[in-house]
Amino acid sequence: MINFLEAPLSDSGRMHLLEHRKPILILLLLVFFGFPPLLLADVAESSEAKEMEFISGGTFTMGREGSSNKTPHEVELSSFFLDTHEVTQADYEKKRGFNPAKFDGPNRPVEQVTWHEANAYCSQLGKRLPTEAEWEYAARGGTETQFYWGDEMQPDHAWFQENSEDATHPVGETKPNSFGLYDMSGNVWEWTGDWYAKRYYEESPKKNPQGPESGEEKVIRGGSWYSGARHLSSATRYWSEPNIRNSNFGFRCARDSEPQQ
Ligand SMILES: [Ca+2]
Repeated sequence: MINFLEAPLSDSGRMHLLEHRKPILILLLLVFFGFPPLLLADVAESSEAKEMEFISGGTFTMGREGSSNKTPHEVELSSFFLDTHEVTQADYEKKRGFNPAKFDGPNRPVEQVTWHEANAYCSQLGKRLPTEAEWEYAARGGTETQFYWGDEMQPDHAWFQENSEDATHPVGETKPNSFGLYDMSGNVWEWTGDWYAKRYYEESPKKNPQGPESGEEKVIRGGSWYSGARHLSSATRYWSEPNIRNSNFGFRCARDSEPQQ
């Protein structure tokens, strides 16, 4: 109700005179005019702003035994926010004015966006792409297992090769992880901010690693509708040149936590 009490009624001294009659005024507004468009706009904006989860910082083991490019190592992260969902086509079109996706649907993740376009979208919202370490920490949600739901594939948690019917699906239809994040595994691979280097884990700083300073490919994470189960593991790393468009590739945005605390 706080939103209903603010901006839409802000004009002039009339507001001042009615300061102590807000509840009655609101009731009258609702009865006679329904929800004025301004109120709806506020609610929509507020809803959009809330579509992030607060990820409390901490220490975790990044990587997993078994592959030379993901040597397990300890990483310490500051708190941050991460989009609850992959960026949808409706989200993207609203801000960028067009929809590049192959699998048309407003609530499906946007795909066929280059890293540069994903980065620009996040910047436009005052956000940024997550680092690779932030992505893995958020995906794991405190788990150390192969997937964030356990060590065996469970199709109710992710869209992948065996259940996707060769297409993306609307975001949020599978089960979230313990941080409340949806589709971290599957649906679309997600661009991260980091350059890819095969041996980076062996030399990366412990605290808030940002990836190599330069490179030729950007890290993507989580696997997609087209991926086999092994690519959906929380530790699996993949990479692509930043100017590539692919119907497997989407993204979500992150934001530093400081301004909100
Ligand atoms: Ca995903």
